[in-house]
Amino acid sequence: MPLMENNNLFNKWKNGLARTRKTTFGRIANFLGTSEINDQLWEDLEALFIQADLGIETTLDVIRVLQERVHKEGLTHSEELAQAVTEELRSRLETPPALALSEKPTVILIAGVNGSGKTTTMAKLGKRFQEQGKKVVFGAADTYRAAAIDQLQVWGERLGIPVIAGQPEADPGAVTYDTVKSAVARKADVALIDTAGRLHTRFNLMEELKKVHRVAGKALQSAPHAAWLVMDATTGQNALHQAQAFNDAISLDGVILAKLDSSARGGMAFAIQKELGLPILYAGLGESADDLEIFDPEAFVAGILADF
Ligand SMILES: Nc1nc2c(ncn2[C@@H]2O[C@H](COP(=O)(O)OP(=O)(O)O)[C@@H](O)[C@H]2O)c(=O)[nH]1
Ligand SMILES: [Mg+2]
Repeated sequence: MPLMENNNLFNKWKNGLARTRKTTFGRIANFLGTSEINDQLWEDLEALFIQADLGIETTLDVIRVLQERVHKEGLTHSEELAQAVTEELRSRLETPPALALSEKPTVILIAGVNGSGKTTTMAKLGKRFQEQGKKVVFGAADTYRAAAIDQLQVWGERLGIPVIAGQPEADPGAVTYDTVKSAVARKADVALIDTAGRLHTRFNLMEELKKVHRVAGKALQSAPHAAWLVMDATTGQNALHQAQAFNDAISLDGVILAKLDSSARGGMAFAIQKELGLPILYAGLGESADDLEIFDPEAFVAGILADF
């Protein structure tokens, strides 16, 4: 990739992570630059990681590894810790597996709670796949809110992607079935299915998602080929419990971390990997259809610590 394009991409990550950096991680530089490695420093680091939404478990683990390293390598000045912090954080993020889209159509369920960014992320993914020369179909299986169907239809028109939708309150399973059948008939490469995420009727929601999952398999034996969870990066640690419930219901293949640009809680990326054991596939860095990037651990860590 030409350097200029790389720089643009890096700047996009850096800008997208500005809130997370300014609120928490960026402050590491202040106290690492000035003090000895002592108990106070460890306490400050621990407090900062917790505030940064790494979660207690991940925080204690990171601190333990850093302390071991200081001991083993005989580091005495906190400046020497900066490199170790960068490396330790980087090592905790997985590079997402390359997406094959080898089935035709590859059927992907997009799940997540209301407002997390599912429909917007579908549009971003649709655009990205189209740009790779793929034929995309959208399924509007979030049938509880008429506005949700309209929103997907608006994106579909804008991007030239057909939207398979039923009436409001239609059975999400039926819409899923029609979407998969239609994707097969149209010889589409990818079918992206938007699903409902009402939190207040959580049990029903999970049962319904399981049904959507099963019905996709009735329409096409190998489907769905993936289930991705869109997580709102502004909700921090709370979102992890919700994610676990989705994972229990439909066995997720990965997470898309939306709204990183409006979040100060980007540190939750570390907790997602440790506590859910799921790769982060993409990051949402803005509201437009172009604001989705393949998750890049190097760019992410560089972006949260850019002031180092
Ligand atoms: N800043 C920002 N806003 C986003 C991003 N993704 C989604 N949104 C906004 O979040 C709100 C909810 O998104 P929507 O796709 O409707 O969520 P859904 O209910 O899960 O389908 C909308 O106002 C989106 O524009 C993102 O990556 N960055
Ligand atoms: Mg929606």
